[in-house]
Amino acid sequence: MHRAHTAFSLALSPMAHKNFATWLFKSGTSQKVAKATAAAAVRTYNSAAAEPFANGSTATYVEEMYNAWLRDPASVHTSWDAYFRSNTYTSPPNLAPVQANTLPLTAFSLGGGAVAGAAPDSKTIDDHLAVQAIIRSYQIRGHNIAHLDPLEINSPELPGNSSTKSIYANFSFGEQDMERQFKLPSTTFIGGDEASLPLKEILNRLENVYCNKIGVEFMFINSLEQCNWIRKHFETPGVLNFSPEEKRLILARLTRATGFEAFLAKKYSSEKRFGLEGCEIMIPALKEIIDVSTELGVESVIMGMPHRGRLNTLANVCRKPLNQIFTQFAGLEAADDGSGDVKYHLGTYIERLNRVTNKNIRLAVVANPSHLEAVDPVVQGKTRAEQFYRGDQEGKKVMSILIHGDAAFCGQGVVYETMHLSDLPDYTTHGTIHVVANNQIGFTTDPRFSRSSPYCTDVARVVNAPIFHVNADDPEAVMHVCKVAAEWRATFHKDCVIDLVGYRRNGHNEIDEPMFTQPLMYQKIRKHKNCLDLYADKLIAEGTVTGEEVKSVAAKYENICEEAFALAKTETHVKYKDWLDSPWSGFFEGKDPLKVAPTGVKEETLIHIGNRFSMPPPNAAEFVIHKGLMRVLAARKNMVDEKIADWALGEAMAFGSLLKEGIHVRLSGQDVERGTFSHRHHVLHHQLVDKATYNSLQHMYPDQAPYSVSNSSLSEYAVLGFEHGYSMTNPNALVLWEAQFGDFSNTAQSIIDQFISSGQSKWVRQSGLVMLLPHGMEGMGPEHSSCRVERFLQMSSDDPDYFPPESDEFAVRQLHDINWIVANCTTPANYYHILRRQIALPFRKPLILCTPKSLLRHPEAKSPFSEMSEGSEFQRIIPDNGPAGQNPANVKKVVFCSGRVYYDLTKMRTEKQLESDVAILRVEQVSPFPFDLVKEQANLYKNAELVWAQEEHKNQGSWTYVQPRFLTALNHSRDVSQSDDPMSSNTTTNTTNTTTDHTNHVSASSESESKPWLSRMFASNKSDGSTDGGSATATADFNAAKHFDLKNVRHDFNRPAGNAAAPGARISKTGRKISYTGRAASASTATGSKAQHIRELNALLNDAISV
Ligand SMILES: Cc1ncc(C[n+]2csc(CCOP(=O)(O)OP(=O)(O)O)c2C)c(N)n1
Ligand SMILES: [Mg+2]
Repeated sequence: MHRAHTAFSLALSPMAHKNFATWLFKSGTSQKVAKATAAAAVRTYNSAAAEPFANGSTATYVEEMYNAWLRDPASVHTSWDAYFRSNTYTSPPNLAPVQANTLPLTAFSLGGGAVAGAAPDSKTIDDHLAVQAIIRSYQIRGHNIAHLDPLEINSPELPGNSSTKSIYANFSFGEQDMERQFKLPSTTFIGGDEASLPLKEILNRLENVYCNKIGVEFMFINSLEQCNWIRKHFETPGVLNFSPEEKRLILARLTRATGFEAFLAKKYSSEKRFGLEGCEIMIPALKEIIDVSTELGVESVIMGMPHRGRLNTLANVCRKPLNQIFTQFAGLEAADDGSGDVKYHLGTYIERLNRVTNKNIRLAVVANPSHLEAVDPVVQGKTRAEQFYRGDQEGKKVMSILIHGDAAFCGQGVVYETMHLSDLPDYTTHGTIHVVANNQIGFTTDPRFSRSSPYCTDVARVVNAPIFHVNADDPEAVMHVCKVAAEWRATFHKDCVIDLVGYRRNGHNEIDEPMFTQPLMYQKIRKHKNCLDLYADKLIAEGTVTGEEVKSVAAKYENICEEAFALAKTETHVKYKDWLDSPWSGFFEGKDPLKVAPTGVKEETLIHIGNRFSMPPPNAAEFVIHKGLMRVLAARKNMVDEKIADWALGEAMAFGSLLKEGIHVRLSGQDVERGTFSHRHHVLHHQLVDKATYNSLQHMYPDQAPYSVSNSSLSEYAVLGFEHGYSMTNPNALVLWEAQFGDFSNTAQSIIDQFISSGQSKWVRQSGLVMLLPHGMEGMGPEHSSCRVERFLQMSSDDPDYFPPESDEFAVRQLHDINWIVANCTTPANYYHILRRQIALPFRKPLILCTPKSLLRHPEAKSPFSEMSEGSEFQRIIPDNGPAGQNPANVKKVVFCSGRVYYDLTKMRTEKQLESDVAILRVEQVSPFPFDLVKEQANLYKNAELVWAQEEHKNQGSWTYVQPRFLTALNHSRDVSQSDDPMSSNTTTNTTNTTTDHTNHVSASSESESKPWLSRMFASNKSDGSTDGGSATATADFNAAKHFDLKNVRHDFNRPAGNAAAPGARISKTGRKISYTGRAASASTATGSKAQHIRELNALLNDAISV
């Protein structure tokens, strides 16, 4: 066990020393230990009493402060005085005045040499106080010297500290005092029913509780009640006694955990599996947590975990069929969608009977990426959502368990961000049990090089979570800790941490050599018996089981594995749907997969929502709202009367109408309740009463779905992950996360890359999450301008060279096939429609939405109700409806653009009086690219020059994404044909209908089209739209590729069958071009000073609007 720091370095002021602790020390002994012992107590007397309330951190400290206040209220800082006067503090029985200050003096006379009934002498009082200090000393820092490390690697930073005597060796007691009886304070439970114990027994019991195989860190918790609860659960005599049945159960579970890894090692010796050897006890530990939690009412457990021991968890905790797990080793093709993932990342969902508690339980392990700890907030969001949908407001039925590696737990910042969600009203999951599989190493790095904190778990201290360190080689100690953790969670609904201190028997994975980097550690490990053998020996020695029983349990499990292994061999395909962590039963069934429900609603609905949204609280006379907001509400009311909507009203219409339809809406992000730009104002605050608020969207209709809008903590990574998890749980909800400014979303990049953009293809997991990203170059400097839309577009999976077949279902098919939608809306109506379309779609896709800043108040960025009412819909491209659009043949130039620059462009066009010469078209849905509409519009303006204008720099914004797609849309001379490509079994692909518009059509039998992409890549440099079917080289390549691809190459997804858009596909150079107008490329999003920004913007507008 590495302890980077010592807890014995607490400073002791000379003053305090003088006041209190001198009598504890034998002269000339180690000051270090003495300081440690005294440190907590030092604060007791008045030196610390002057400290303000906010600085107090330990329960002990509060107790002591309370004592001081009882004696003399003026002796403590005024903040403490106010606190105690407020009666918020409940003193435990031992701190009630009668015990603290008027303790019957006779109580001290037990065996202390004083005469019964007489006043005790000062030595007796001092000795009793010393015993109390000793007890506290154990409670505070016993964990520092507990035997937590199975390998017993002494920390070089703590020479000599392994001695269990160090806590009390320097106190003023000698051998002669050991039999003396001392009264026990009520801050300890070691006495059980006994009120006093001999000193020797006190020390023995404390040793056993605090310095044995469990190290409890809890004295930093501010709540005295919680501290006492923990003391009671660890100190009460007999808590570690297990019945023979319980011991056999632990042994059986440990046998399975160990047997599973051994079986995999035997059958798949050269495969990576990130085995749990050295910490196998984690499996019985998780089972114990689940058993106890189920007993206490939990019905659903959602787990997140990294690679280590994941397969074992799926097999032995979730009881996923072993054959499904073994099939993952066989390298089989998938029978369904998705590019898939490695076996130790896949999720699962199982509903089963818990045999120990005889209750049904649902267990989910959330699929995770390699990015360690990234899954934490996702699990929390999913848990929160499940609690919400079950009406489990206190988290009694649904809970999360997060499993961590030691290096990742302290190294990854998202752990801290996630911890800080744990107690926030709209984000809490009412207590998470964190389990650290602490193998004392991270890949090849020792803890002393990977963290600056004493323990890898110290991050949990910030939220006052108790931390239970336990030696992973002591199964009974581990089970006790797990039981306490589950009870803690059920009692206080707060996080806690179990630190399972074990080791890693093999390298980082099974084909890694650990002796390269940790030779000494691994010499020890090689000689170290595994936990199962140690425990079996113990149980055999004490007569609980026989050697034969141990062998037979192991043999039985091996048989089970062998049978599953045989079954797995008969499988021909893996099915990713077997590994779904959030099945949406009933959502897809019976739906036309290409039918989108209408997004327009009745005008009267819009009017109703608008009126409610612009109304002050119903009890307006008592509910005082800010005058400025009265004006906002009045302006909203005016708009409703005129049947127009601005951005905030359009958004409210979308939310309100969905709520009416029973769709839960949840909006979360920094300052979203008001809106960063003070435009939303969903939560009205009473100006005179704290916490009195009114949210009109919660009161639109009596039977509406719930609406929640929540200001989040100042985190992007955890909060976006949380909302993504929330969105996975139920497809019938609109879940939105808003960045304060779009570029801040990059601190959540791994959630975007690893989950949102790719979750469906890796894990068949859909999500309709909306990311609202304020975007727009408005001279605000390098930050706050761009949401980096180019990055999202770069990850869009539609093929730039492929023009999908045109049909009535063009738009929905594109949405079906792509990984996410990227849009930049310029009107409130389009914003309204695209939000509603998220729910109207028969499937779910994430929506990345660039949202405006200045447009929120732009007089022209308003929409009439007619654009939102029945019959209206989302416009992927908004055509030019002015003079240019009415007379397209005369138009000289068509400017395509996206986003707010549209308004600048139209202004410039008006100034230049070019309304008839220049058409301005808005590409509102950038991805999937509206090939069909671009083609249609370009054809309309046959004689015009085509330009793309953007305010972002050339290497940013949409240009690099749209340019090749424009070429495809404008020229699309490349063929589209039916194919027998063996790669095209992917069910996300569609049969292709070529349309009459497609020129240079090549017949369906074209071999160039029927080849796998690999073959085409190597063979088809000559592919220029003509067939190369007769070429001998091509045939050879084709055969080679056929041989190669099926075993080793996953499908090229999202491309309809027969699509030849592969490397080598060509676009005819004869068609129309589109040129670029805008800023030059740049390393940052900076537009320099405001003046420079305006100059550049003018230049680009001038350039765009010129004929
Ligand atoms: C964010 C991130 N950074 C780096 C890695 C590479 N990596 C994989 S496992 C590992 C060590 C993890 O150590 P620990 O958390 O202690 O877990 P263990 O493997 O010891 O169980 C590292 C650095 C990763 N997967 N994710
Ligand atoms: Mg580790």
